[in-house]
Amino acid sequence: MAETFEQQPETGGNYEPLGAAELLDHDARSLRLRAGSTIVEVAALSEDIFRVGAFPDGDTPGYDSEAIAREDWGSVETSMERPDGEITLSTSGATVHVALDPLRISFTDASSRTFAADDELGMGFVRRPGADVFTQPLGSAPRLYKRREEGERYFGCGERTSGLEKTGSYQIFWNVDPPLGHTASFNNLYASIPFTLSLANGRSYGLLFDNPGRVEFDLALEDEGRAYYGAEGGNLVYYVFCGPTPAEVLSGYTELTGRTPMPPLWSLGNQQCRYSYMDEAEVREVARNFREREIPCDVIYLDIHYMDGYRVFTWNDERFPDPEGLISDLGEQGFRVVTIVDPGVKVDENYDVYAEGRERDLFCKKRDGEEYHNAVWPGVCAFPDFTNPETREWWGDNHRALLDRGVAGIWCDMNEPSHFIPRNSTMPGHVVHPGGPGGEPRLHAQVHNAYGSLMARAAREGLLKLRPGERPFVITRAGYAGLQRHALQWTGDNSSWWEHLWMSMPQLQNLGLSGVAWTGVDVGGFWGDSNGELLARWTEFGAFQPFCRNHTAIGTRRQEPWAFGEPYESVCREMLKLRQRLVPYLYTVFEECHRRGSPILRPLLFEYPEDETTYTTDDEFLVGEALLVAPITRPGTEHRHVYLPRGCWFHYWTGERFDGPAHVLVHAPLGEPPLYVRANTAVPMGPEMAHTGEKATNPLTLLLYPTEGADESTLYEDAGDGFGYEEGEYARRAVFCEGSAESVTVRLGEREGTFVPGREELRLELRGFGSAPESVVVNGESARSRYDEESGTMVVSLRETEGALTVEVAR
Ligand code: MIG
Repeated sequence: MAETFEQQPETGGNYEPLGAAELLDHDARSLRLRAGSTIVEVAALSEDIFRVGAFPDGDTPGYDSEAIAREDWGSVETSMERPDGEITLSTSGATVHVALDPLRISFTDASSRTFAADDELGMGFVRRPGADVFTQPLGSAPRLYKRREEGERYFGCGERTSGLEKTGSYQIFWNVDPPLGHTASFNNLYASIPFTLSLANGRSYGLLFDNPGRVEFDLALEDEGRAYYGAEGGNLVYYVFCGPTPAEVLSGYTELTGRTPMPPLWSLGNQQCRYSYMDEAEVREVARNFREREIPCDVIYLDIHYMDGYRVFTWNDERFPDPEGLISDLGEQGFRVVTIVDPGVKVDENYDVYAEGRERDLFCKKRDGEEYHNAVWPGVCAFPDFTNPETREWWGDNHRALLDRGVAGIWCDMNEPSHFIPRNSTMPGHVVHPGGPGGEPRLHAQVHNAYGSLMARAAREGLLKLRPGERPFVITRAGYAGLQRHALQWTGDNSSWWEHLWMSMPQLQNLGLSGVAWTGVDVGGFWGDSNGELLARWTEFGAFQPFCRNHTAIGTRRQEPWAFGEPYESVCREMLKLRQRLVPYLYTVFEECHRRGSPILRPLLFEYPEDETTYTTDDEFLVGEALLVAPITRPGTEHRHVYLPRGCWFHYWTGERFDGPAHVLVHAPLGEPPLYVRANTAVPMGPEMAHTGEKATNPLTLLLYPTEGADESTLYEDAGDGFGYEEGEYARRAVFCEGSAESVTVRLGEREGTFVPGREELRLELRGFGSAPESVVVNGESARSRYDEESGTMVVSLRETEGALTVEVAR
């Protein structure tokens, strides 16, 4: 038996690029060709999404994959032409060119840009003659070589810590619980998203190389004129997203792999965790502190010690004798409780979860048919075969033991899967996923990277079934392309180091560029002791994460926002209050993400792809399009450089105006992280609250910095939970703001949708006035306003109404 599984695909060796091809047949959207014994299909799924599949040795074409959310693509208008030696298939957005001898594929668009063009090595397979299930279980290895276009630069690749740009790097896609923790590198961590977004001359395209086994990319490292995409086994399947804007690429990518679901509103609030809050008394104490100290918090976590001997879906009677009582008391104070769930199921005949899984044959196997075991927290464990739909349903149903007690959400950990023997290892490649009835057994090596996604999917589907009216809240550590449709991703075990605070920024931006928009790192750092200044600075950053949770490891110093006394506690309090006030803005950005796949925490290049300076602004980012954040990530440092892209930006704390593009040196004492607001773009904010559901968002304030020029932004609201918004129960308003030296006009469009926000007052907070306005007119009638001389802020109070509102201010 091949115990040591091949970890590196051979380079060169038996690589055989596909040779001459002939057209076998075609339909309205696809071409089917044969090159030697390989079948190649090229299809236009939509106007700007193309799929290419190569199936060696008579393999039946198939695209079934955990990455893919959408199978039915409706019709797409195409035209096919056969110029010399080539077949082209065009949509209104792009053309795929298939050269026949040798078979080479490339793309062009209306601007006659060429992209994703095969290199002379083309695509093909590393042949492994005589492959058999014991020595070469994966058969031939697929490879794809694309030319690097003039000026092409690569981005994406999932949760990489090192930086935004991937040009000249080697990327490994293989989920691990990293034995040495996080380092600033392009190395693989817990999740794998084999996707690149390329930019050349300000125009982008995306490429998803869909293979859940071990994948490697060489992005113009070995040869600066070429990119390589390869896997250890399986067919060759890839998708091209034509763009040309990054927003269009991400929209197409998430149309294929799934969008981030609408979150329950409470999950945008601040969250608190520790490995572990050991018992009921400790949890109550933490909750009491948040409320007494007036630090906003919505969620408290129970890490592995709430379980009975780490048996999943059980409770420890000594530490948590009355989970229902605890959770309901916390609920009265506005807290929700989220519990951790690991995939390892303790091998124990007297434990019903194990006994049932074994009885129903739902675990992974060894090749001899016995259950596969390894050690994790509970001791020796079996591991659910999540590729089996029956396993997923069973697993999902098991969450009843938690939800029945009032648990609000599920935190999936260790799902690479992580194993203890040897330490921080994962399931060996030759373990068998039987797949269940009708399913095809597969080796772990073939599906490894999908394991985490499949576990998260089981949790989400279980929650949806158990609480059909509520939006599931699921967190995952591991996953594969498309994981965003099941869960949010937190980035695992960072350390309480300044370097890791810095790394959080590229890490989350890289995820955002890879379709995973709902993300967060452990605020304060996980391993090791944090300290006051680090926690305060980390919270200054964390308050802007899509998922804001403070978490630390067992045996470390306390790390709650008050743990290091003053001035740090106050800094954390004020930042978390600001976070809480920003929830209406964040929610609006989440909805945009849900609808279009745009990252929430986004790199500058997402909005300003024509500006190459943004390609390397790793340590600053946008939240939506209105806020630019540039955290301080060194101790004792109060100044830093910030790049402001084109447009006009206002420093949030001082009101100072900057006209981009500009490099500025900003002063950022503790408590005032560099934060800029884009001119004429509304930032909806609520009142201060202890937690998200404390009271109505009354007033809802639209913060605006009007300047010359005009811009449009949005306010989106709905019930904050449930699925009524899918039936039109939402409220959306366009906010149009136009300024000149003499006047400012703010037009709120009619409220669209049937949701009626429960409040009386809509407030405009217009900043940056040098003197009191001469007059204020609302819908043609003169209105009152308040003007604060010191801050140059003017406040206009409006009654919430369905109709449009026009506010005209004469300066
Ligand atoms: O081996 O459940 O990343 O957040 O606190 C450690 C205990 C297992 C790893 C997670 C971390 C969690 C911890 N878990």
